[in-house]
This record gives sequence, C-alpha cells and structure tokens, in this order.
Amino acid sequence: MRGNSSGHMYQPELETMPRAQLKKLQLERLSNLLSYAYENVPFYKNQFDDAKISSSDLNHLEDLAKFPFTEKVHLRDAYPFGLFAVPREKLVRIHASSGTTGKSTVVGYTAGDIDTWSNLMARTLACSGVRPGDILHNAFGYGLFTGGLGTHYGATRLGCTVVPISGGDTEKQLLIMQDFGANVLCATPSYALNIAEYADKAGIDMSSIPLRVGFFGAEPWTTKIRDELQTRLGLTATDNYGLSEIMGPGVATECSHAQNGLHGWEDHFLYEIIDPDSGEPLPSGEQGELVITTLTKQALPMVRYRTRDITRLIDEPCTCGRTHVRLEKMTGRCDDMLIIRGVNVFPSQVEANLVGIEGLNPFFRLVVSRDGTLDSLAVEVEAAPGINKNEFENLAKIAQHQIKSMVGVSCSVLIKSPGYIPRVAGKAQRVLDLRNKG
Ligand code: DLL
Repeated sequence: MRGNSSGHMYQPELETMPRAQLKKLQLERLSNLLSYAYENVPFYKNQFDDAKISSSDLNHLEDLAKFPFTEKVHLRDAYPFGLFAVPREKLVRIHASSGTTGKSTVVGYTAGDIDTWSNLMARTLACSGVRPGDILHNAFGYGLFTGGLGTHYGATRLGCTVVPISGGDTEKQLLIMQDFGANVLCATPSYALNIAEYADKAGIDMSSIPLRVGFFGAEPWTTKIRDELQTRLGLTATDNYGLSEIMGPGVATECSHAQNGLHGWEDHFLYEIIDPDSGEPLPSGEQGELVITTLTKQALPMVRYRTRDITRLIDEPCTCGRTHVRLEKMTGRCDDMLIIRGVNVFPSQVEANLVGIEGLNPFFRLVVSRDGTLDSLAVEVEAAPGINKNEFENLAKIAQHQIKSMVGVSCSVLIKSPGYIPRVAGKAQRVLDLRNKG
C-alpha cells in the first residue's frame, strides 16, 4: 500500500492491471474461495452438494454461473451467526443492516477482513479524490450501519484527519465543518441536501468552507441531485456503492476524474448481471440485477449474492486509466420498483424528472395507495422557499405532465410547503406505501 498525495492513483499496480492478468488472479482466488466456503460453511456444503457441483468444476470464470445463488433470506434463516466460516471468537466486529421487515441481516469480520476493508476503502476514497492530510467530515451514521466505521477505517488508512461526527444535529455539523475547515464531506446524498438546505436558511456561505470532495452514497440518487449538491456545497461529488452483506462501503466507486460509472474492485469481488426474474446471466452491457461473489472475505464468504440492485456493467476502460469494470449508477432495487397500472416505476425516474423544475425543492416522496383493484400513485413534492401558494396548481400540472411524458405513468402531483417531507440523517424513505393500511 502506498499513499500518493499528488495524485491520481492510490494502487496503480492493482487498479490498472491488464485484464488477462486480472482474470488469472480472479480465477485463482475464486477457486480458493469456493473450496473455503464448502469446507467451512455447512450452508454452502449443502448448496453445492444439492446442485452436484464443486470447486473442481471451475475451469473458467464463466463456470461460476453453474453455482447456486445466495440470497438475503439465507442470511435471515441463519440469524445471527449461521453463515460464518470462522468460529464466533475470531470475529472482531459485527455490523447489521436494519431490515424493513423481520430480523436484521448480521454480518461479521475477522481482523484480516477489517484490514482488507480498510485498504479497499482507502483505495475507494483516493479514487473519489480524497488525499492524505484531508480533513474528512464523516457524517455517515456510526453504529451497526457499515457507512460510519467503514469510511472511518479507510480514511485513517489513507492518512486523513477524520472527524467522526456521525449523522444528525445539522447546525453543529455546519459549525464544525466551518471551524475545522472540512475538505471532504461523507454522507448520504439526502443528508448532504439537508446540510445544504440548512446552510441556505442560516445564511452560511459554503465557499467559506474549503470543501473539495463530496463522498456520497448508500442510496439511489440521480445526476440532477449531484449537480445540485455540487453547486450548493461547492465540491466534486462521487457516487459510492456498497452493501453490508458483501462488506459495506468500498464495493464500487466513481472516480473524481470522470464521475462516470462506479469502478468495481475486481481483485476482491466478481460482478455478474442476471435477469431478476429468470436468474439467467445477461449478456455484457445489459441492465439487470447485480450479483456479487467475494474473492477474499474470511468471516462471511459470499457466493453469487443477489443484491436486488439494478445496474449495468460497463466494460470500456475509463478515461482515468483504471481497468476494472464499472457499474452504471444504480436505478434502484428490484424490490422498490412500483407497478402502477402496468407501468414499472422506480423512484429514481421520478426524481430525475422533478429535480430541476423551477419552483420545486428537491424533496419528494411517492405515495402508493389502492384505488379499488388498481394501484395509484401520488407524488408529494415541496415548493421551493418563497413560492407563492397560488402558483402550486400550475407547478403540479407541469410536474405531472413531465412525469407522464418521460416515465409514462399517470399520477397526481401534490405541491407541499417547504419542510413538509421528513428530513433524514441517513437514507431517505422515498415510498410511502398505503396499500395494506386498511
Ligand atoms: O448502504 C453501505 C454503504 C455505506 C454504501 C456508505 C455507500 C456508502 P446497507 O445498509 O447494507 O449498506 O445497504 C445496502 O443500499 O443493496 C443498495 O440497495 C443501496 N445502496 C448502497 N449504495 C448505493 C448507491 C450500505 N450508491 C443497499 N446507489 C444496497 C444506490 C445504493 N443504492
């Protein structure tokens, strides 16, 4: 590992590795991982035996498609520690993602895993434009959520001065950013928007803070929100993807150079795209569900984990020089897709069409209810501060027309006063589902 204060690359020997060499490394690691999972996790032994497959059937990377998937329900069924490949005493850390239904998903790390994660997060932050010596204001939540501590360890490894503020208390966040001179803001894009809004209201001049990088992620957000955040906060914003089951943040990141597609770290993870309905692998470049296999994890190896996230793999090399595959900005999760009168709708599509309409605030939510036997959609969106109530009806018409013509769905649009949509310190709740509420 080495830091590079001037620049561009953090680990050039790994990140720009020729594809042939990278594939050889992946095959070696994958073969070891499959044997390791089989020998140490009874779940994988059963899965592979049932499918009559073993690591000796792996001759090419493409042979991975013959192995069964791992799904969230398998982690839930094994709650809390049933999928670990090491005795519980070997875990130095546990995180969990809060499930919306039922028990949370528990994940664990050996000391070796924490070391790998720290290195990968250092690489991820460097790719996003963070440099050793930066003051990094970490507003990701600390606790069972992987965002806070994952970023903290990576930033420490990179050589940043970490401010472990966590989420919430926006007034204090801004005071500390000003007083300490933050260079990097780490947060969900929703929370970063709240910070921008608070700064506006309090009359804080963001250019008085030497912010340079916005390290944002953990939820879907559109390039329109990126533009808004870059302008209002005065920084370059990158999108960062990860999930607890695979590691946490650090699974894929945009480079600050191109801000175009998230570099997956292929020396540690294998990325596949499948048809979410049939489970069949899709040809290169097609959009579908992302499936990830870990190549180096010790405590919780994952074979073909179905993320439920919708994206596309980009094979063309990036202008930054890195050779690893890129993931297109996520459209959302399969589970978040609404079907309104036969039309598939992702909240991100609504966001892409609302943000930028003059007179609207970038705070919205989708309310789904049942109208007889059909589902119906209402979009609640805030007016920008200072907009007169008698302009609401016209704004609603403009937004409704925009959504109908671009997304193809008929919905009602309700313009609300600024502050109506609940503000969050972490991930935004974009959908209010009233269908099963009487
Ligand atoms: O959200 C890890 C993380 C923390 C990523 C900080 C980036 C920054 P979980 O709480 O387990 O982990 O949630 C994982 O969040 O399957 C996606 O559905 C969604 N998600 C995460 N990053 C993005 C992103 C963290 N950049 C789930 N774009 C994932 C869209 C994202 N969705």
